Amino acid sequence: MSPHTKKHPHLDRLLKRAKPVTLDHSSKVLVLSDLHMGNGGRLDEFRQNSELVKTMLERYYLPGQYSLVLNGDIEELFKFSLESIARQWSDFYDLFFKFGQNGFFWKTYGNHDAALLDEREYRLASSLVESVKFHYGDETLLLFHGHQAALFLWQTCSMFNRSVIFFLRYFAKPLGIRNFSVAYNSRQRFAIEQSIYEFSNQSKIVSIIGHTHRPLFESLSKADFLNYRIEELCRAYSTADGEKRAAIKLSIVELKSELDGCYKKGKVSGLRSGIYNNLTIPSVFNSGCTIGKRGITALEIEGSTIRLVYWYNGKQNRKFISERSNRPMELDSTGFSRIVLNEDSLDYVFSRLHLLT
Ligand SMILES: [Mn+2]
Repeated sequence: MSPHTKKHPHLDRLLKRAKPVTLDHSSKVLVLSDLHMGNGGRLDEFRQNSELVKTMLERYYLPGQYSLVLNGDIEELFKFSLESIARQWSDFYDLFFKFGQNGFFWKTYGNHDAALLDEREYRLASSLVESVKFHYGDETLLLFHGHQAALFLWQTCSMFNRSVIFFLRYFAKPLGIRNFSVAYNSRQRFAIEQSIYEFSNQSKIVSIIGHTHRPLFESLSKADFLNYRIEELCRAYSTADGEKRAAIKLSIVELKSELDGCYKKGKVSGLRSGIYNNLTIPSVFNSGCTIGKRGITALEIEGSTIRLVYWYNGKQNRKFISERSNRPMELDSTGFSRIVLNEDSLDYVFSRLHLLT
């Protein structure tokens, strides 16, 4: 099939209908997804990072003049009633709304919170949309949860939605089944990423998604990025002088052990696709999720820069190694730290997108 054939009519529709927002060189936006807020009990996956999320929103992003996009699966309605979630986390609803004063606050719905559309008394209803598109000069970044790409799965899901929700709420919960918010195996996850990748390249836009819980930066997973970084360092090694060489060698050893870890966890699958001659187009970003055991990932846009960041509790964690050898920064003396995992200029991202597609 020619790369120009429109293969994703539902994603084209989503792009057309998306809520438009214009960014300029002073815009600051935080994108978070997959909070999976519950009722505060043992099976609430948001609970363990709630203090971290609250602190970083209240003390870093809100005073830092950031706008906010919550990119789907914020409430875990498969397991809990909206009333129980709203009762437990009402402080967060107030906090989210405050970001409107910095510019805007939008909330897209995902598969776990699509039922919000039927709720009459949902407090954040005025911010709820299916997708948002950022106009950045002549370029477009489309923000949506990502489950829409699994059209077949999604239709099946909608058909049985009521019984699935019934099962999860009344059986999975008392039985103590945890962690079914990551309902995809790596092959299905890859299929979702792949179709959003194709759609983005055809439309020459950048997509920002959540849903798979796997952070992506410029269409690269952590393992892909480590591979590239190691290649770069090997190249630099050959022309470096003695002292520099020792440092490069040490970095390579550290990055290789990080990469081994990725392979052991079975995280490896890339978006390099045959139709684009195996060059990676930087058209898909994924904010990851906020229910990680050690911390949370998020995307930031600050003027012409896009970043993947990681927030974690510095008191509980091993020393964190960033692939970019950036240093973590502690937020006041809260014990919570932020580290930039990756960053690039949006102008570079779009130049590459246009040159390679
Ligand atoms: Mn989801």
